[in-house]
Amino acid sequence: MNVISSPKAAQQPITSEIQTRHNWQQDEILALFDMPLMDLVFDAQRIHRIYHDPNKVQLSQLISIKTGGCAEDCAYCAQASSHKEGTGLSATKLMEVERVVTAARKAKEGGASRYCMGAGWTSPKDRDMDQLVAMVEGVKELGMETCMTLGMLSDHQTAMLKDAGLDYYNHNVDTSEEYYSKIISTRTYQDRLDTLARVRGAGINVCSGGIVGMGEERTDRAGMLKTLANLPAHPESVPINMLVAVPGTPLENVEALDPFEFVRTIAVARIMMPKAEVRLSAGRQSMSEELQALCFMAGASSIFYGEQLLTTPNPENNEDLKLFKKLGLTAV
Ligand code: SAM
Ligand code: DTB
Ligand code: SF4
Repeated sequence: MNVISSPKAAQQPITSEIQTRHNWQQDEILALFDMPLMDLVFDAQRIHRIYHDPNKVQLSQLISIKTGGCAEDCAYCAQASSHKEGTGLSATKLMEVERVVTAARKAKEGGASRYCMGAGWTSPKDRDMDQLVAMVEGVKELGMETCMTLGMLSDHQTAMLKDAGLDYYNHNVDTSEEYYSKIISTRTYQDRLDTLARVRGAGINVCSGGIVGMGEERTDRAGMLKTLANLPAHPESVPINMLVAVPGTPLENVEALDPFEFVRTIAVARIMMPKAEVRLSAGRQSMSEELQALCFMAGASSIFYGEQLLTTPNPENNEDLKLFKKLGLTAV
């Protein structure tokens, strides 16, 4: 399907054609993926401009507040204890509040507007909740947006985070429902959807996306976007991660995804979820400046900023700022 790229359509205002839809069919999504790249990126960019400033990029910075020793077996992840032998990552305790807030202050001084605190957990323990609440409160006091990603949440834990003022909760569906069991055996796709519903129900903004380049097919990338776009409300943030192939994980030797397929995934996400912040997420360390520019052209409106993701490196701030200057982009 060609959304708006016929020569005639290109002359017309497109706002009337762009609705927030929740009834995407797999064949329509695959038809978007199949479009000539120039048409697809053009359509995505036109939609992008309705809801976003094309020359602004939002900066989110990550911190790993509790690393490693995770009981889940996600095949991509350095933190799963089942691959500990291979990745050599040692587990840490939950970080002290003061250290987290100090690091957030530094991130803010560096230009980040959202601070994302991630833990290598299946779910938080109730005994950790007071410390997590204090982190949210401390980071909010700095005037930053707060995000956490802690695994599955109970109703009570969700309510505590909401009361603390948490702005976003990140919980990725990661891939299609069909491919999910090839990547993770310790939980189900439905477990992910249940936590997302809980977070949405509590009034916390939803950040949910996934990973591409895990050996999945295009149908799985389309299926992942279908799940996200057909949720009762679109996630406010959609991180699209390119797999960081961590040595010692089961996916360490997976064949790299064609970069243009990554761009297509960003563009299709933008078209399907027009208002969302689509984040060019993990994997930028191995992307050229040109590829990143193409991702912005395809509708990416946000990045993870700062020299570290959770356990793996990310471009240095000055490299990103240099690229922004070359492209005339402003960080927000
Ligand atoms: N443990 C919690 C969970 O799984 O929801 C929160 C932290 S977990 C590391 C957050 C997300 O990071 C995962 O859902 C996955 O999408 C992403 N991620 C982890 N390892 C990655 C890798 N090697 N490459 C790309 N993305 C990765
Ligand atoms: C997301 O979608 N990507 C971030 C964040 N949400 C938590 C994590 C990326 C992790 C990349 C691998 C690592 O550093 O361990
Ligand atoms: Fe644990 Fe999250 Fe890593 Fe899975 S992605 S192993 S749940 S830290």
